[in-house]
Order: sequence, then C-alpha cells, then structure tokens
Amino acid sequence: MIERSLVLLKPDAVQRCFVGEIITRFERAGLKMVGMKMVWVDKDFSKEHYAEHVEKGFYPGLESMITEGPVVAMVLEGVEAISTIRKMVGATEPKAAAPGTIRGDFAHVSYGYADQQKIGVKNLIHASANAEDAEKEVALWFDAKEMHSYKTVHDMHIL
Ligand code: IDP
Ligand code: MG
Repeated sequence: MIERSLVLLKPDAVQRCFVGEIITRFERAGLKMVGMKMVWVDKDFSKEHYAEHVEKGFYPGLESMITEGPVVAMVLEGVEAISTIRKMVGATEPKAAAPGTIRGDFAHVSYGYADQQKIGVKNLIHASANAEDAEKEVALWFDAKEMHSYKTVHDMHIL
C-alpha cells in the first residue's frame, strides 16, 4: 500500500516563494521525500509530461506557464500517497478548490479568467492522478539513482 507520486511545484509556486510552505504540509502529514530537484522544463518535455493535454485548446497556455521558470520536482512516498496527495492539492480550478487544500489556500483564479488571458490556470502544483500516471511520471522525471530509501522519524509512528 506504500505508493510513490510525482509532485511538481510549478513556476508560480516557486516565484511566489511558497516552496517551503507547501513542502511543510507534506512533511507534517508524514509523507517522505524520496527524490527532489529543480528543473526548467522546455517545450518538448512539457509535451511529454502533458501528453494527454497536447491537443486541447488550453495546451498552449499551459505550456507557456510550465516553461516560464523552474519547477521543484519531488517524488513523495507514503501509505496510499497518490490519492492522499491529490486530496491535499485540491481541485484543479483554484476557484473551486476547497479551503484547506493547497490550491484553495494559495490561489483563487477561475478557468474563465485563465482562458480569457490565454494562460494555463495557475494552481501552484501538479500531483500524479492515479497509479498508472504516477509510475509513468516518476520514470519520466527521475532516474533510479536520483531516488533514495531511508528512514524518517515518522516511519516509527505512521507505518
Ligand atoms: P490536474 O493538474 O489537477 O491533474 P489536469 O486536468 O491534468 O489537472 O490539467 C493539467 C493542468 O492544465 C492544470 O493543473 C492546469 O494548470 C491546466 N488546466 C487544466 N484545465 C485548464 C483550463 O480549462 N484552462 C486553463 N488551464 C487549464
Ligand atoms: Mg492531471
């Protein structure tokens, strides 16, 4: 039941200096960081990561948004981590994201606004949607040697 998920703190999160606050939420929940690095995504890599969206109308704005500055990429590990992290992240549209979620607490914009501005909706964070995506995304972003197994103090109490 221990899962790994790819989490990206998108350029808006990095530029708004919320990296620490967001990582703290995952640390407090006892999720373990098993990989982490800063990456400036180019257009080709964006098309690989967002392959399912490339043909959609909002893709050009999404590509500009994800390539406009570096992201912090992480692999987080924990019990049923994929769905737990998605719950902590909240709904895709910040306007709809519940208070207490990362997107609901740190943003408020709507799809309508993002589409009018022709930008991807700035919602701070990406997290793998399901086990199949997590496996693909972790392999796309991280080499095996960039990931680490170690014990945290949480392991004793949470697992
Ligand atoms: P997710 O990030 O919650 O998994 P997806 O539907 O996979 O959401 O969309 C990927 C990203 O594309 C979103 O996080 C958001 O930044 C952007 N996006 C999705 N739908 C729209 C839209 O309708 N307008 C503008 N940007 C969008
Ligand atoms: Mg998605």
